[in-house]
Amino acid sequence: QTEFDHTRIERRWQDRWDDADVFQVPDDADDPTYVLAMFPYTSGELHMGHVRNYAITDAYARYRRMRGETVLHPMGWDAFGLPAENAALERDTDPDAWTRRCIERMREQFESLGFGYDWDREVTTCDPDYYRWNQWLFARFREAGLVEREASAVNWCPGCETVLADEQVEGAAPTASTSGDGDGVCWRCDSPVAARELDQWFLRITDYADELLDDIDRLDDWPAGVRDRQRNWIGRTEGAEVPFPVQTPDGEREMTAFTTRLDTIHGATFVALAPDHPLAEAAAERDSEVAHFVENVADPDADDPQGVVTDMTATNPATGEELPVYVADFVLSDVGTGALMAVPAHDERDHAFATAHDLDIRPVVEPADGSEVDVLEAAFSDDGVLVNSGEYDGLDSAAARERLVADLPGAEATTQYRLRDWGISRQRYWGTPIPVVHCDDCGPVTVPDEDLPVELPEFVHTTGNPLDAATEWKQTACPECGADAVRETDTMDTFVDSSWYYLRFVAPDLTDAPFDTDRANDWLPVDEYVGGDEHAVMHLLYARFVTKALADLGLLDHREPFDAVLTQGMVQGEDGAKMSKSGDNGVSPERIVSEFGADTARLFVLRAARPAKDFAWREEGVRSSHRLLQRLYRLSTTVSGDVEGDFDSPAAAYVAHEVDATVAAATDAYESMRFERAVREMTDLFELLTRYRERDENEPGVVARGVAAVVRLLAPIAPHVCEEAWRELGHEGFVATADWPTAEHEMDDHERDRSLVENTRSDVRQILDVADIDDPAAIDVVVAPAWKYRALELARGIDDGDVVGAVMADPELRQQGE
Ligand code: ANZ
Ligand code: ZN
Repeated sequence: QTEFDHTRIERRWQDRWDDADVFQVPDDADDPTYVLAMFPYTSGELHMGHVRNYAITDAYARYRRMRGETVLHPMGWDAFGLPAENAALERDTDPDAWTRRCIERMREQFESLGFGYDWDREVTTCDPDYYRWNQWLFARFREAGLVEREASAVNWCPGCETVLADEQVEGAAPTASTSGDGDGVCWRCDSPVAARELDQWFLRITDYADELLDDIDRLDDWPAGVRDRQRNWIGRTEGAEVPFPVQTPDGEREMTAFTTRLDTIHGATFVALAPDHPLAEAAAERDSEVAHFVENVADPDADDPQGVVTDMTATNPATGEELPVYVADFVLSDVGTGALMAVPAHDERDHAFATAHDLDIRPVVEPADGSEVDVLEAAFSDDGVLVNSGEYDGLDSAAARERLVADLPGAEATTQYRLRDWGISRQRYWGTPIPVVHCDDCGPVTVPDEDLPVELPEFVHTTGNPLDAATEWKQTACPECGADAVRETDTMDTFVDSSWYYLRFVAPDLTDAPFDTDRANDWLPVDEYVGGDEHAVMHLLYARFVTKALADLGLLDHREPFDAVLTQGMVQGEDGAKMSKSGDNGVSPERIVSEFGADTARLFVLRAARPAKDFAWREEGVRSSHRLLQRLYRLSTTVSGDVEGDFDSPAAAYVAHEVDATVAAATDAYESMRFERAVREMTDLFELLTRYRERDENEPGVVARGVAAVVRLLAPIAPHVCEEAWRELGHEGFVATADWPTAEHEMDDHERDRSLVENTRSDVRQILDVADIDDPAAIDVVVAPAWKYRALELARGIDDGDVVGAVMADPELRQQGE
């Protein structure tokens, strides 16, 4: 038997593709199809999730190339980040050397899997030639007013006297937990970690909140779940800010409450302040009980909402009533104004607080459908019709909000967002140095373009912020006044690197700009972007923001980076649990490639499920994929390349029709990246061809045409063995650049149905035999489902009793027909 030796043939074809520049895109290409996989973090090891991700884009890119398109399918490395720094510390090396080794390994793994990348466009984010453009963009953003410096909390270890990343805090990091200090300890010295305020750099993504939100509606080819999560992340709420006069022992003050339900203002029975609201802090100075509450804030484990009453009252501007003022833990200082009017009858949190503190619950909105609700029992939080609200009674909630915001003195309609500005300061070594020099006289000065890149100094082994310990590197002259000054010692969040790398692939060696604007305008947006669901919110949102900001800087003419996005599902372990490198259910891609071959690995991950769905690894599934490829190869070695022949006999016509139908269905499946469906179509056809070929009176031309179709249809998924088979079929060039098959001998529907109905019983018997159907009842009706349905239509027209009878006997078909 002819077996192919996958190790030998895979290597050979990889070299041939490489020598022939099959995947290279010339710079003067006109608007190539841009297929992109999220570039990997340089951990040094590919896992099965990567294999799946990259098999998806590679199959799609190869498909589009065979359709005759020029396809840009580049690859690069997301190479900065804390793990390299930790690995370097553990192994007593430096992050640069470590990362370079990881890249070498991963590139080899990519190549061994036969992924067709234009390696001439490789991009590595830790190269000074790349990260200088992060610095350049920071400078442009700062000029444009998109950069802010503000105090913000970091995790502080008092033992090591250093800032820790969330990942370096064991337990809850104080900056990640919503209240209090968290219970986290330092990964090195086990000291309790505290929050500490430090000046940090922010990019003003909130300037784009509205556009980022509104444009989501136009991202039709993004997964609905991703779009929803982006909407929630931005979290726009329309509301109003209303001033309340406040009586304090120190005289009258004013406080502004933020509310989304101004229609409920007649039902406000108290006012609540966040513990760090200025009025709360003033009250704390007068009253030790308030002080105690403010300092200790709340016990996060307590069930009841906690708070303390103050010596102040607030005047409800709608009713003139005096309301007690509380300081309460459920009021967040960074939402709205940090002060709210509480309406227990219509807000759950207010209800819980009022119940615990015995405060009034007064209904002012009733359900519009007239149904009864008991607000003492639970808050009624829907919109409805106003009651107990004086002249506003009878209005619906929306109308009441509009009237009230106009009537109440000082009230203003406002919009609030959940989205916060993007903090990019990291107190770590392995990232892009933030290009700023701190001068005593000039303040923080941006490093001029001609002094970029600010390169990283040599790695410093230290517990603290490594750049802070790089004493020589730190000392410099102020670019403005020339005085002694110190460099900024924070580096950028690595999400900055990945927010624009897709632009760099367009001209990776450009030395005077981050990207070539003309070519980027021609080649982008990315047509198909594929990656992990874990990047559905932040990475994609940052990339969208950066694209919009670049458009406003005049550097791009489009405002969205990715036309279509696909988030692929997870590859789980054989036991259905998450497959992890550390866990014992991990499957090494290297082992699979050496044991079964890259084609098998790719075929398995692409046929196991549709790309968006999770699936569990099955070693048996891998074996069966391997067997399928072996059989296909064997078949290809035994057919003649001659595709001419007599297609007229019923069985031959049936097979020829199935070839055409498969080409059409598989093409359709490829268009929507449903590789598992495409494989199913091809496998069915392959089985049919095998059976047909075993018959005495088979028509070799029909088989040859079928095999040539299957080989091309499968080539994007299992490219090496298909190259080998393509050659066996007598072709000179690469299947990778061959024309996609078309349905050549296709009869039109009407012709086909007529020939079908006109077949004699013995013809039909032959067809059923080839189609591997031995149900005698099926003989009266031809079996391919599409045919059945058409046969029904046709039978109605020509009133053929036999066909109608058979169709009617089949409950499923009868239903379709009715
Ligand atoms: C009165 C009211 C009546 C409210 C009612 C709601 C329902 P969402 O809707 O989640 O966006 N709020 C205002 N500032 C707050 C703060 N700093 N911390 C916690 N809660 C705050 O939140 C908006 C609502 O949350 C606001 O509308 C306010 O309560 C409360 F029947 O005002 B509402
Ligand atoms: Zn200066």
